[in-house]
Amino acid sequence: MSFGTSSNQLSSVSIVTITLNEEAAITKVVSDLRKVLGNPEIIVVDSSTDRTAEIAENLGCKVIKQFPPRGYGNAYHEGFRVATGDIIITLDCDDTYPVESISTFVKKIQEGYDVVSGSRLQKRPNEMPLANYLANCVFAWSALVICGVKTTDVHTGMRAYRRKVLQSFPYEPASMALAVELYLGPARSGYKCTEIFIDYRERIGSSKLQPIAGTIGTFKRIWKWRRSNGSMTKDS
Ligand SMILES: Nc1nc2c(ncn2[C@@H]2O[C@H](COP(=O)(O)OP(=O)(O)OP(=O)(O)O)[C@@H](O)[C@H]2O)c(=O)[nH]1
Ligand SMILES: [Mg+2]
Repeated sequence: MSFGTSSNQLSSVSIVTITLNEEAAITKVVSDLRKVLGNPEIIVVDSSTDRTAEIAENLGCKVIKQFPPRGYGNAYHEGFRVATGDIIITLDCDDTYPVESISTFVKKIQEGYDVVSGSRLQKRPNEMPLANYLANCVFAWSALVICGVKTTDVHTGMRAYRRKVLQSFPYEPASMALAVELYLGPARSGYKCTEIFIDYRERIGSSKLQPIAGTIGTFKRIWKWRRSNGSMTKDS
């Protein structure tokens, strides 16, 4: 799809979403995207055993099958490889994220940001369990203290990335904590990163969150991008 106001050629947008048995949510998420954006490129990296892939294909999405499931990070990595847009929007496919805010993300990229992160945590969302909220607050605080990166939500599933960041930044895909790395890493490496606050809704379907593995992965990524490790530059 095109956002014609771009002065710097960032005119095309790809949506990348990943699915592990999201047949209850996929129709609504894709329909909402079409209502708001028209006919964007929608990439679905699917690792489901249910009908998610079939439904997505019928809705006109480009479906990449990744089976058996290879985890959150590998799934997004595959989507990034396939997406053709200059701006890549990630969106977890559980209907928790506000697709109507995508134009704000795109405008921020067009203003010159490399990464725009949608924080769910301006205040505690009613739909987020208390334990998850507290864990997210601790992760964000740790990112500030250990990495010197100011953020309120390292684990959001809704971001916009300038394509060149995903092509050139050397992230490690194989992790549930990919979102952590894809904010702290670019921020510590001199890319222009910012956060906007977004609404967060109740999930459709069942959660695939693995709290213990996710917490360990998150702290590993925060430690990887610690201040005392020196800062990397975009060109190094
Ligand atoms: N392709 C693929 N998708 C996955 C995999 N694991 C999780 N997902 C998808 O990743 C997205 C995020 O998973 P969620 O279950 O929503 O995890 P979460 O947002 O941390 O947890 P909740 O707050 O409970 O929603 C969803 O769209 C899942 O279907 C996987 O191994 N492969
Ligand atoms: Mg979710």
